Amino acid sequence: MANNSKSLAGNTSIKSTKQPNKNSDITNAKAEDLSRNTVDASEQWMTTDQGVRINDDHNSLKAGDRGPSLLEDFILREKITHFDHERIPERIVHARGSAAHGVFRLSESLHQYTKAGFLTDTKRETPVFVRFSTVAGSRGSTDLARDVRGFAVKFYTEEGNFDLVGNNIPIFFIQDAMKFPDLIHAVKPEQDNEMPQAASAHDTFWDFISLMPESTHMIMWAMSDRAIPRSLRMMEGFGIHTFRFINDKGKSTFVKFHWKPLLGVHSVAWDEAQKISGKDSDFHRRDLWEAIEEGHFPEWQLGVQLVAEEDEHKFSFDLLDPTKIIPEEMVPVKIVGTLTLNRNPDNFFAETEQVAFHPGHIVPGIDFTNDPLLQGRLFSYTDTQLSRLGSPNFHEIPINRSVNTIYNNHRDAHMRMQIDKGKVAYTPNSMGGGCPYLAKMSEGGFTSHQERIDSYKVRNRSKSFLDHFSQAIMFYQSQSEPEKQHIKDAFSFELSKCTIPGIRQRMVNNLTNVNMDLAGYIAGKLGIPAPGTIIPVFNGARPADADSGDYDSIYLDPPVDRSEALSMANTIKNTIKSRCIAVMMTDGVDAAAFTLLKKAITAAGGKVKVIAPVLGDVQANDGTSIPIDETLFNTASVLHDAVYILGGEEHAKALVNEPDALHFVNEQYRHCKAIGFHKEAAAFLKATYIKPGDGVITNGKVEDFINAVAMHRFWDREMARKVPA
Ligand code: HDE
Repeated sequence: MANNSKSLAGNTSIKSTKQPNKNSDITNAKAEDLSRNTVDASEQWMTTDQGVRINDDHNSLKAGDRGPSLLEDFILREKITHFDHERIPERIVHARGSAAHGVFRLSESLHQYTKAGFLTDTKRETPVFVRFSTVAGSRGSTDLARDVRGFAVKFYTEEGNFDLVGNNIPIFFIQDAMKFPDLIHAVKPEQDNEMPQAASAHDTFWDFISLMPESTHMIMWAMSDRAIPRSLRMMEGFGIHTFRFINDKGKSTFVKFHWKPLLGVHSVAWDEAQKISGKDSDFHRRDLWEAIEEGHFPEWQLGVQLVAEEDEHKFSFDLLDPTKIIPEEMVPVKIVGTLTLNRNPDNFFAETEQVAFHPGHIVPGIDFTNDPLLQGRLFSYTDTQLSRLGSPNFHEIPINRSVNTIYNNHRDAHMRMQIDKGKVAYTPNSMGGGCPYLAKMSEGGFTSHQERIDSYKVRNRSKSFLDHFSQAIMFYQSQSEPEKQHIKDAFSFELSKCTIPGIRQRMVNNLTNVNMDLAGYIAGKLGIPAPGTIIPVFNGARPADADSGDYDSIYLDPPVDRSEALSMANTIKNTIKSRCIAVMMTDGVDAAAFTLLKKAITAAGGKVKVIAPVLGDVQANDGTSIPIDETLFNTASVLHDAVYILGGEEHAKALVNEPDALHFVNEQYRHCKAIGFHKEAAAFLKATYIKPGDGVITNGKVEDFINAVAMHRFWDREMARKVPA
């Protein structure tokens, strides 16, 4: 039979209107490198993995039409075999992630502190690949889990890859890598029944946390709204550990890395997060993808906090302790460049799943400190890639490979791609002319920072790590009233899911060390008496044979009483760029008002989603048709940042008879979002629980509505009045 598959495809093909990767024409060194491995099947023949054109991809080879299948069918065997092996182990933590390509541009040279080229040459644009993730859930879990978010950046620099493998919270639960498997076993679904998925609200997590006072600062952040971001584009990133910069004279300066989002730091409400998990468990992934496709490129400023080596001991906390921040009031964040994400991956598995980050991927000009959490991580990340990606050649996977050609004496192993010529795979050699050459420091060779170490070998926790509460207190004191309420509610929710009264009590006791009002409130919600005094806590990480008291928590004053940077109330609130605004309508809607509204929102960078009871078009009051984007039965209020109810009296009255429309706006009100009413929509307003004021715009002025959307949320509303929705 003649091979006709290409012409058949031509007859029946419908090109998707959703073109993946609208921005695929963006080029840089890494994009060009990836293009060597990128293929596009458009207008091409289907082939086997050996390159043979395939004539029939629908039927296996059989002995007769109804006969048995034949083993000789190499096309069937190849297809099924490949399919059988499609899955690789998911990451042990951070399994669920979403990623994008982009570029880092340096605005201010840091040559005084570091010799790293991408941080000193302001003319360079460094390609990056960034993966965001949740920590606890499996690959298919929901985006809106209460969890820390990973924020891992791979810089493809001219001097090799630098990975800044951070999180959206500036500290961590534990001080020593030794406790990481315990922490993760405690937070992951429980080992007997694999429940609950992607949630910390269960016995084993709170058992562990309540015995580990060093986690107190981090648990305050995890119970805050930072753990339920509105968007991956609206969260900060932190390198957490103190690293070192090394300049061209070999001088070291301590550094902490910060990413500050240009859209501000915003979250959703906890009730909303839980509902989003049901309505669209890909909410963050979709938001990131769509924003990039629409040209709303997410951006962050890179900031650094620099501490001279001689100032290492001038703080009340230890710079090596990853449960501590350096308050910005003590060391300001210096902004030095911008990260822009401008291209979605072409293939989720090849790029987002196979990317392998490692805090040990550093370049000359950057070095480690002795933070014991960082030191443990330096072992873990290569080790985990060996079981996840299956070979020490994972650096050859296109998304992982450096833009520099790799020359060394590593050879062989599974899936080796590089073909190393010649006979020689050792150094020193004369047969290969001494190649590959070793580079002196002046030639860009990496040398580790020389640090004098003169000490005993001990299995120990430094006494400078034993203050577990001062920064937790500082964090809580820095929150606005609604933020404090959200923290109280989050603890109450999570601990109420813990079934063991003793663990609940222990956690409440621990929290008396942070704030008595906080501990008392939670106790009330858990139905236990509020503790009357601060209850000192046993330190779970104390070695069994330690002298009494040697490892107990010590109590210091917070380094600053309040730090503005810790409260999301002080974030950027001047833009509606990429915010999703629902416009609810039925037949008879005021067409002119809609046109004005849409124009104003679009001009401000927001996007309008027209919602109606059914799909198709709405007939407006001037006889025109308005196409519908979503319906009251296929979407939900929690998937939108704000809602506007248009005029056209008939239309407003018709909406009153749509219970889903009423629920939609009441729920927007409950979640403290901006709501706009055209003057003619008064009948609809009356039918809701909504009270004007505080982000509810009833004067019909589009400008006022847009300003309200930019505020993101009106959290005070929730404290004043709760509505059923
Ligand atoms: Fe990780 N972590 N981690 N981690 N981590 C991994 O590596 C580990 C820690 C972070 O998008 C794993 O490739 C140990 C802190 C991110 O691919 C693994 C310790 C911070 C990602 C691992 C920590 C992170 C990971 C699992 C305590 C913030 C996702 C898959 C000593 C600074 C990267 C992988 C991606 C992933 C180990 C603690 C961030 C097992 C042992 C602190 C963003 O190697």
